[in-house]
Amino acid sequence: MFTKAIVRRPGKSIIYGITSSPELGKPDYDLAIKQHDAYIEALKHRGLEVTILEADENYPDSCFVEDVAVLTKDFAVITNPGAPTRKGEVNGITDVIRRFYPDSKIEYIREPGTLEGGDVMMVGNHFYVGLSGRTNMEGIKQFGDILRKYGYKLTVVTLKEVLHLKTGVSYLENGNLLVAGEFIYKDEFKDFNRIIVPENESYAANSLWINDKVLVPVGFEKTKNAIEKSGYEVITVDTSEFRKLDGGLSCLSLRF
Ligand code: CIR
Repeated sequence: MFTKAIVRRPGKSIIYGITSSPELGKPDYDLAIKQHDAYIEALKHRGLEVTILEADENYPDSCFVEDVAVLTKDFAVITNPGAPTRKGEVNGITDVIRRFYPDSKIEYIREPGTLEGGDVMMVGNHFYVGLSGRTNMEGIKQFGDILRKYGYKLTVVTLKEVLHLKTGVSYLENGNLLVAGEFIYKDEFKDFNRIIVPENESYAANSLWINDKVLVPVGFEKTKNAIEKSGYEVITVDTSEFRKLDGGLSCLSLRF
């Protein structure tokens, strides 16, 4: 169960964020703020104490706070994003993480290693990590060394089509894994109970388990129904403005 979350407010500079889908248009700042408000409310409603960080206009993608840290019950990792325009985001998170973890439990990914939290999926004390355009082998090696120190396990998953591992797969606890596209038949996931996301709803593969309920983006009925059929209550949250920058529900918070 999670008790806390950290989010960062979107800035006006969000219109300059990285995107692989320019055809979706630029995010509308006012709407992004409204959607972010509703996202925070959903987290609070799930019982989380939410730390809300101010927008950082220097970093257009900084509301996707998941990418700059990995938080567990035993330790925290400050990452080194692979996207050059996002590297500086870690400076704004380290002091915040220090409020919650002693220095001895804060680890770092360092150059030439890169790792983004969107590539890290936690299944108990076993981490699945995407080898992606953002997370390199050196970053995974450093992360693996950290995990070993704390008795955690690591499985590397190679990505071909999507930005981050969790763009296409989300662990919903209790052995249930929401999977889309290239991950549906991955050997690494064969022992999970797979809930398959239809191709035309692949964005909804980034859904978010929070304390026994699942947040699902608005507008993906088949995925919502499939999750409900697996026994979960679903809460829908509109993330249309973040989708324009390849961001989804998990990207918008750190949960711990
Ligand atoms: C980026 O390309 O870095 C941002 N526009 C989107 C980051 C999404 N984060 C995530 O999936 N964890």
